[in-house]
Amino acid sequence: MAKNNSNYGSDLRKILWIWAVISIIVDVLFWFLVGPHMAPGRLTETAKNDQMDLNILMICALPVIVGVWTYWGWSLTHWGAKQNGPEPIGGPAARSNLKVQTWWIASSSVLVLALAIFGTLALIMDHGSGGGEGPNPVWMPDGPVTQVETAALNGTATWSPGKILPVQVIGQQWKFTYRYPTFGGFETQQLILPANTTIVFNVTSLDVIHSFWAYQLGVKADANPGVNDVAFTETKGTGNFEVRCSELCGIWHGAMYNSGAVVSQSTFQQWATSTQAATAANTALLPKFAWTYTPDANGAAGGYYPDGNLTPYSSVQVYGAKQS
Ligand SMILES: [Cu+2]
Repeated sequence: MAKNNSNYGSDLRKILWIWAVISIIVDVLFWFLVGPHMAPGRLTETAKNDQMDLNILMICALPVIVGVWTYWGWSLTHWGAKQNGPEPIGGPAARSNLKVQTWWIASSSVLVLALAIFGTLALIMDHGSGGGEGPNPVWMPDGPVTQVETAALNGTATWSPGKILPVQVIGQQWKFTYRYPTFGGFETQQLILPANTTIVFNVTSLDVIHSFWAYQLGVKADANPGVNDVAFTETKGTGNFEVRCSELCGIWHGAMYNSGAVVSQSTFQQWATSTQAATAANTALLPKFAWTYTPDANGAAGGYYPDGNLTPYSSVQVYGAKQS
């Protein structure tokens, strides 16, 4: 049986010092060398906040890893049996050791509770942190969000540089469509956004549950049929981003992705105006802009919304449509 190590206390103090020094070095190196490159980047305010949150988590996690490795390294080099050496000596048992237990429970509780408080505050202060907040967001960014949304619904909203831009995201098996109510309500497969602009995403679905995950924008919002899920972000510089469906939604879920770009405000305005003109004939066939749409049975014929059986959709009665 192993003897008790009388040097255990001084060994622990040495381990503690090694741990503290290495932890500080690793944290500082991480913060300056890795931190600025952490996912999901810095394309929007919400992405930057996500990056900051991940960096803070790493700053907390690295000393834990270093602590485990330091203890492991010390025990390998100092407490192991050696060939022809004396019998290995063990330290006092951790089990029922009040000091060890108290420190362990206290430090892990402080760490976990502090992170829970930090996470909750980040949700409040960052207006939902780019997550879908449902139809009635509790926290909204500065600016006339409600007026913009009402004007979008009435078809009277216009956009000019500096104003809030509402964009509707419509998920369906298996693609995303984007609708711009401030530009006549045209639809497109391309998500183009202006730089340095507050964006209000209104996310919905025509069929099953999808999830709009614009990775580099730091935005992720569920797309539920019949629900207007609102998510905010504020674009910063220009750049490209990817959009993926993040909710298993059927056989081609894995193929449900596309890409988008944040461009300068003037480039965006040119793109939106020209796309509005180019798609005018299609837009005329679309239902009026609404927060949600009920799909009908005529999807195969080209119409995918309730249309009251008006031409040019179909003369066939469909479920979900009003009887005339
Ligand atoms: Cu999907």
